[in-house]
Amino acid sequence: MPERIERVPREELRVTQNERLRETVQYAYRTVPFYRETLDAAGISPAEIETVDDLSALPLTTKADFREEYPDGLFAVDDDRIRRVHASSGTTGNPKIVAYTRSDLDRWNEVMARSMAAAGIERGETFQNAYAYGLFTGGLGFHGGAEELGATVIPASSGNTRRQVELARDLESDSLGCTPSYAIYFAETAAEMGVDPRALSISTVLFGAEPCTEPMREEIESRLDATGIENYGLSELIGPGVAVECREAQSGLHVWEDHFYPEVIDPETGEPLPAGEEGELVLTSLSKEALPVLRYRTGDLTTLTYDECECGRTMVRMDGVTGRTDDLLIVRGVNLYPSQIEAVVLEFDAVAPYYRIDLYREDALDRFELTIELEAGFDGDADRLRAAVRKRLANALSITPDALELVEYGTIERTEVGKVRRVFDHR
Ligand code: DLL
Repeated sequence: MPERIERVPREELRVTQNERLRETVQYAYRTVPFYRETLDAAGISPAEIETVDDLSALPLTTKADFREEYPDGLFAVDDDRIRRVHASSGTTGNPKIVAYTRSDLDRWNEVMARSMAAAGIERGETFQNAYAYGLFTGGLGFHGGAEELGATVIPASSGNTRRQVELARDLESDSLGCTPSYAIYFAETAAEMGVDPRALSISTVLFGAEPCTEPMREEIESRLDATGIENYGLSELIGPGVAVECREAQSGLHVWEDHFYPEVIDPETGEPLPAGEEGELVLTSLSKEALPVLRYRTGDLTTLTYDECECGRTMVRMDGVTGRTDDLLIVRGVNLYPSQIEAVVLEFDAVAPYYRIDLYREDALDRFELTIELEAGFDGDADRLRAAVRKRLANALSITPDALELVEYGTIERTEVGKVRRVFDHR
């Protein structure tokens, strides 16, 4: 049974959100010079923000703001109140450093425990945590949540995969936390070791931190004979623990809106979009002490659904994030997200869940090369498969690669630590 707060009538939730929003805006204005300056520049007084309906008057906060305020310009408390920092690396520029007070850490444990419970994890179960421990928020975020929930944590961290398989087998792990790409790699390594991954006791995979298409989720579920539950979050807001799928419905991720208020905006105009329309997710923290964030542009594309969920939770659901505004590839004038390619390619049984996209510029023209891996023991007709993949890509995405290479199983480099990288834009 979900906690009461997860099931409160929406009007009641709204009262809590409004109260917390007023406090957060006043607090950020008072304690963070950056917010004081941006609100002043926009001619807005914190007192004007009375309810979440007034939010759109506030300026948006961006990744660039985090980078410019590196390392601690956005912190709202004195150093002696900070108990921990994490960082999110990103591909360019300064990392984003994020901070937590004791009460932020407690709240993080609470939302993570709530997420894990929604995923169906129970007290007393063994949770193998293969998210990286360290500056990345995944490892310690799940660790704290599992302890708070009363599960036994195996703090395996990422990498060392053969060892992980032995641990899962010998300690009979009930659930595994890791990125979707690592879940596949874990299953593959088990099989190589002669351990049947489906016979392991893992019944839930808490995946997240990377996009995961439906065919990729099916791969994870079938390779491990487990239920895959998607987790979403980002360091700037807290880490994992912002939203999670419920095990009951597995239909969208419930956003813990009593702590993180979501909006969806048109990424081009910045205007808020009505529920049900896809756009960029913007989040406002409602209870953070060390690092309050107002209207943060996540760069993640999603849709919000306020319909009732069959699990009884009243908190809004977001769709799984399959694209980021900065992942958009423009190839010969066609807009393309890597996940769209993944969704098409993985529909073919003969294709393993490994691929890479290389983009070049040749004589002022884009060149798009796609490399996909064949399933182990493939003995079909490669030319026919290649033609079929090309045809499906052309139909679904109006683009075909200039070169489509099919490579033997095991050729594409595996990612054992960190987030997988599949796009190499050499332009
Ligand atoms: O990835 C937090 C996390 C850890 C979430 C473990 C879930 C599980 P960052 O390293 O700051 O934090 O990266 C945040 O990763 O803005 C998304 O673009 C992406 N991301 C996170 N979860 C998902 C997901 C963690 N379920 C960035 N689907 C976010 C797609 C995701 N993308």
